[in-house]
Amino acid sequence: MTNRVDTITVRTILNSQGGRSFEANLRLEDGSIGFGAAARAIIPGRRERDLTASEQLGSQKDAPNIVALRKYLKGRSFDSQRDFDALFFEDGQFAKVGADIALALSLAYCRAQARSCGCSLKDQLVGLSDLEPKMPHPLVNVFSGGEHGAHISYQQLMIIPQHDRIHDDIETALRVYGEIEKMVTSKGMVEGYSASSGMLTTSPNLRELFDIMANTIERLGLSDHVMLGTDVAAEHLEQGNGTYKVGDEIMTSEELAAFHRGFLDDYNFYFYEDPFGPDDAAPWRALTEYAPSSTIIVGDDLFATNVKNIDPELASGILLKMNQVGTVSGTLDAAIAARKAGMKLIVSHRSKETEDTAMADLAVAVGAELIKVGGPRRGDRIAKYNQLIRLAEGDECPPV
Ligand code: 2PG
Ligand code: MG
Repeated sequence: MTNRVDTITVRTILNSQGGRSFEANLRLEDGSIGFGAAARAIIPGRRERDLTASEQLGSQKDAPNIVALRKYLKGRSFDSQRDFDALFFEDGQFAKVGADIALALSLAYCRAQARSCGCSLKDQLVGLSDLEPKMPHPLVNVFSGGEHGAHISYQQLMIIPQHDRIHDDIETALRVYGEIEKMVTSKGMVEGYSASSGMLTTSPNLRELFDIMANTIERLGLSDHVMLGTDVAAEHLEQGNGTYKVGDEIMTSEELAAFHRGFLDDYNFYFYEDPFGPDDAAPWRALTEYAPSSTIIVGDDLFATNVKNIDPELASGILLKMNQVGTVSGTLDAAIAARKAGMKLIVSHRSKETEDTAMADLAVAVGAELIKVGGPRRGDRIAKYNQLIRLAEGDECPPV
């Protein structure tokens, strides 16, 4: 990679919640252009890379740091994606753009390099990670709660179709979601849809909703093909002193662990995310040991896509969210280290998405077992499903 950078542009765009997100364009001297946009969270986890600097730059297209960066980059070449990404986290003046702008630029550079080499983003990412690519199965959000909704404490209750082809996974997802939607709507239980396209219901009862999901899967004769998943997002349930608020109950870690074990015993879970806060190591370890081999205990806020946090004794899977760590190489480093440690990989959207579908390319490139995209009732989530369909069919670019 010796192609020199010509120019960059950074702007704010609207995200799926009508707030601001960052988008960047980067042009190389050979004319190849790449773009990238950074998704965000409604409430970021506390281990995520600092976003403040991006926030402070706000919508100023010509903020001093961006102008300085543009000047610095003009005519400069980099040996690798890693060298480019290192720019943002050095101690010098360019360290100050924050994770969101860094990621938008990192993705823009990656796409521009791909275009320059005549390859797709997915293939560029395969080359950078050297992992075995494959199509993931989707984690499809059905019910939302926690910070994303109301009434139930867990953030997401999901279904996971597991057929041989992504097309069949998506068909099954639409069928199961549609059946559940019809049923809960007819009972007057639906109050709306969450940021990640999960239904917001009147029920405060997790078990009632898991039962609805499990019973619908069984009624449709899909028990051999569809499992359950959930994101507890326990960091957002913490009350201090090692306690958690679930529904109206304040639980200790031990009580919460027993609560989780009850669900693991009674339902067919493939995916169980963030059951405890990131600093509550002992119960993480115990639940990972307890879970059957068919269930992945997954760290999201626990690992924050950062290689420094990865510990396979705490969890058997890692959620990969590019903006948690702020660069393409940081994300790939986490994927490579987790894979080396024998962990499962799950690439995830954020609650405030953009139309950038790079996460689908990433999931295929690193051979993630699963991709968490949200439900099928919002365009920003549908865009990712559509990119998976394109990738499965070998057409790797969205129509422009
Ligand atoms: C999560 C994500 C997406 P957020 O917790 O896994 O579902 O939510 O982007 O709000 O962190
Ligand atoms: Mg999560």
